[in-house]
Amino acid sequence: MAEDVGDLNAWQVRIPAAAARLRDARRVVVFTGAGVSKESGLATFRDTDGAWAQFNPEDYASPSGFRKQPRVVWQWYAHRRREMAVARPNPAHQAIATLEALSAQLVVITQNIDGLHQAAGSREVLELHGNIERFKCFANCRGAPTLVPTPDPTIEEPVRCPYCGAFIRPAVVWFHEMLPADVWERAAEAACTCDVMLVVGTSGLVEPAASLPRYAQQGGCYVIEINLEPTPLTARISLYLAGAAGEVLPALAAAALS
Ligand code: BV8
Repeated sequence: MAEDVGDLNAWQVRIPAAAARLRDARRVVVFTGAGVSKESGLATFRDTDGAWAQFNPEDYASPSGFRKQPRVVWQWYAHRRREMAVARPNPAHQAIATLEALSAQLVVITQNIDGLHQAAGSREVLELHGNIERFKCFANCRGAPTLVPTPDPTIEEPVRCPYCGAFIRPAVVWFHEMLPADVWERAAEAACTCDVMLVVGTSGLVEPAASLPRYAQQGGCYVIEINLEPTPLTARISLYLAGAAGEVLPALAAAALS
């Protein structure tokens, strides 16, 4: 249970405790969702101005949604690719990258597909749901996955596979699709064995990713959540820092590395 959740906005007074945990840790996991990229100008999914506030995600981020309306789904991803292409890492991504200077082994596990952790300099990043710049044949005609050249993001009509003629699609994990087994195994192992997990900018609603903080907590890990508002995870974590990732993380990294 989070220590005195008390005044949800007093994240500053909790920084020393969080920083001390990071300094003493041998293995650190930083688990992120769309909220970590919000200050890079990228929409989240469930915030009122988020991508999914307007429609049902399973109509877009799913194989059945793509089969039903390939052009609409293709254009949604083309739109997001154009936005991600101009997005830059924000102070949250940058602070997470500086945490690699800690003596601990550190891995970033992200649900995001925007590549901003890598762009900020994080070297070990597990992309649970893939990356928007990788494309594959929808039929996986040459085995799963059949990767194909990435089309220009200005193309508004679904592109066909050069091998079999089926549509190609972003090589991201849609609803009702399995996460890449190797990535998931490494993420679950890291979550079960870490000493400190930072959970940053996720609503904790999408499984199985949302189970990672629970695995950490069950493994005796000190779980610190950084979010603008409480989530279903908050009751389970050790310390809740209520604030914007782009403000909290630079302060936390500075305190942990001082
Ligand atoms: C699967 C695609 C097996 C790429 C995405 C139990 C176990 C297993 C599966 C399920 C289960 N229960 C239900 C399921 C099915 C389903 C699921 O979880 N459904 C939910 C909706 C109930 N899961 C699946 O289908 C998964 N696959 O289970 O495989 C299987 C196989 C076959 C048949 C059955 C099972 C696959 C899930 C992956 C879906 N693909 N993305 C893309 O287009 O991006 S999910 C997508 O949504 C993201 O990748 C991400 O994971 C999720 C969005 O979540 P968040 O990142 O948390 O974003 P959100 O907007 O929700 O929240 C933002 C947060 O940030 C908020 O809390 C906000 O307060 C905060 N915030 C905002 N600004 C800031 C901030 N915080 C700090 N600072 C700020 N500035």
